Amino acid sequence: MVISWSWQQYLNEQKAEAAPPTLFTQSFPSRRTGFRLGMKLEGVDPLHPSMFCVLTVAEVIGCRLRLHIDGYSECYDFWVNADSADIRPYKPVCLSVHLSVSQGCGFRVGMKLEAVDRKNPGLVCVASVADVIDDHFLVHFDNWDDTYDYWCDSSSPYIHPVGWCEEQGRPLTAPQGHPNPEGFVWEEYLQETGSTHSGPIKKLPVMTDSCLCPNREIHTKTTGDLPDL
Ligand code: MLZ
Repeated sequence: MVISWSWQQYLNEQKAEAAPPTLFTQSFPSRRTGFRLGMKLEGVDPLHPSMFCVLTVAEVIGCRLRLHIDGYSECYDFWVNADSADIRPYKPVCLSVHLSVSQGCGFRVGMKLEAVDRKNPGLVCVASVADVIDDHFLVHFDNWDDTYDYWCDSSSPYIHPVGWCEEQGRPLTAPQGHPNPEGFVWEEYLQETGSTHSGPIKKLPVMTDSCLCPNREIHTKTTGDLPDL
């Protein structure tokens, strides 16, 4: 006889109570959205968050969308909320090569910040704004390769202003190869790199034009494997 797993039995065993439905304020899955199957859009690839991809709506349940990355296997499909900041409508301006100043968020290329390394979420690291498109910007970790980069907007919970770690009494991970990682001091680093946390930097040791541009190309590969990052 197969005994199936049951919530009630599990709660009894654990002597625990279930969080009551009234505590959950989101209206999933009943909130409706205008997204329909087959619609095309752009969005951040969750496995390669420095890349925007061409996406197709593959499934809609309430406010949740399953998005398919065009040209790739369904195994890379991913779910997002319809109001996710990681998706955006197709806009020709996305492919423009201007290093534009953000229209909405005020972040500019070269500004320094403290950011969570989303591949190692326990780490908050020294980072720079590497690119800006509208109200989104690309977070790059100083002296690390761009596989850690990701796009976000100013409401992201992963980003903090310079000095946040010190204020919170949390460790800040210095740039790779820093001569004194334990004794990293923002003021010294900003001086060394000729940058400020509130304005564009004059010199960045790791960022060049050639590494600013690739990440803003929309990823339109139509066959084969995911890029080798
Ligand atoms: N254990 C990893 C940590 C890398 C952290 C990078 N942060 C941007 C390593 O040393 O490779």
